[in-house]
Amino acid sequence: MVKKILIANRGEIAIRVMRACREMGIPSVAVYSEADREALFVKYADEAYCIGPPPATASYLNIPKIIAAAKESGADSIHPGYGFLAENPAFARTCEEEGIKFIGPSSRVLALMGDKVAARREMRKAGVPVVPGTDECVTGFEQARETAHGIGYPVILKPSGGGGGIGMTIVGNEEELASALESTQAIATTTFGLCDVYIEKYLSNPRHIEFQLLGDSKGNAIHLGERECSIQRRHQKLIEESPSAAVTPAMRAEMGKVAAKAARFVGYEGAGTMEFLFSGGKFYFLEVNARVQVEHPVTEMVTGVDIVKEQIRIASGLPLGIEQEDVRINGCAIECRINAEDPLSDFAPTPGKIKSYHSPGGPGIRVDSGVYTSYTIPLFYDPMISKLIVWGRDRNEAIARMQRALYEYVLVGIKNNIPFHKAVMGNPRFVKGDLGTHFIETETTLMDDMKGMMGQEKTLEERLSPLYGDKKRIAAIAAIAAITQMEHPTQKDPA
Ligand code: MV4
Repeated sequence: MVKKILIANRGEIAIRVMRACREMGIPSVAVYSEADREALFVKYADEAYCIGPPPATASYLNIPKIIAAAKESGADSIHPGYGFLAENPAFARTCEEEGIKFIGPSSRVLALMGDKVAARREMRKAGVPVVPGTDECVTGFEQARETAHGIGYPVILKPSGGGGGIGMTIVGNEEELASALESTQAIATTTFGLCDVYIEKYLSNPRHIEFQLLGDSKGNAIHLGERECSIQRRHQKLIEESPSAAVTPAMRAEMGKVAAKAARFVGYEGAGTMEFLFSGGKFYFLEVNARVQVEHPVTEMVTGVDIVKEQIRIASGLPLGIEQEDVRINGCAIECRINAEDPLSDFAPTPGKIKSYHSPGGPGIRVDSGVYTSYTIPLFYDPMISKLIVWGRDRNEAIARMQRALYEYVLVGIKNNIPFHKAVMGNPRFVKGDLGTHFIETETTLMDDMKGMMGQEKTLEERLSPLYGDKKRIAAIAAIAAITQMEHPTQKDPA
């Protein structure tokens, strides 16, 4: 087993990895930026090293500083979490060269999966159904014109070095192609340093469904079923669930088998996700995410498999702790990402001080978070405050439980998207499981439902405030009263 793990990340995922370390008896090392001195993950770690100023490029992306901290601490392995350096082949290669075990796929596999066109080709070779499109990058307009004509409009242009939606352009007809090609190539160059662009058939309002994979160093690979991540906004997922309401056991078994076979085909080591668009009852491969994902807990809740512990076992050269035949999908799990963002101001980030914080509990609730009362969320990083995950025996129980958990959640001091999640959980189309990647734009009543609920809570707060003298406590008391729907405590003192 690896002996000491440095976590090259911050926030809730750093704590998530350290929790696995603690259960496995492995010491953990945090690295942190000057903006994260007061962060919970720094306090949680067994040791912590400051690696530089707040901007990520100077700290969480600073490879020499991170390697130096690993050497100084005696860590023999690095867990990269998600984002930052998690899928960076150069970082994985540096670790390999320095004799530090990178907890993730090899630099070769990271490079292959990071090149989205190469990944498409490779997956097609492995027998995975891919979105109709090009097997090579398009360079000139003529080539793009012929290719798009062959595929049939609408098409979508994507930067090959990208992924996750950045720079993608939908092209409805040939007249739009020239300017779309120009802008996608420009974004590809500035964002990814690579002008390569590829073309796919554009699928309208598909569901986003992804399979969780685990591959070990012995050549075994299994799948842990799928997650549905269709509720997203500007390529940011907001709600994820497992299993998907659209996937039958037979489809799961078949697609999972194809995905696991493809993982073996490329020599995939570690946890990873194969993303698909699901449209007209069919799966189309999009890309591989070669890391543990934000939404991994919903899979953990329905399978009972600790994905981070499996990552650590795999990196230690041990075989997978579970065989495919033993994987069971039990019940349903849903995750809401709780973000510091104002749903009434186009979801603009709202970093700042958390005045009062109380997370929900009770049956079937999991909260992965890196915050506490009086903590100030820094403005340098992503605005996720916590992940609220619930489990239920079926989807309806999970939804009811999520509504109950959102009702219990106290988060005072910063605007956040809890009202948005409350609105979605009460939305008839969501409850039916009628999802698609354009859900938020097409459910036009969603924002009004949310405003209505926020208005009710606000009125309650205003009516409460004169009742309390201590101004600092008003917001906290009002929020608690608002979520419990009480104007004043109903208990009476005994006479
Ligand atoms: C697509 C697509 C339709 N057809 N690919 C967006 C995130 C990334 N993971 C893949 N994405 C998409 N890829 C094909 N062939 C639709 C999306 C997509 C999307 C694209 C552009 C603008 C907004 C979008 C919102 C959801 C999904």
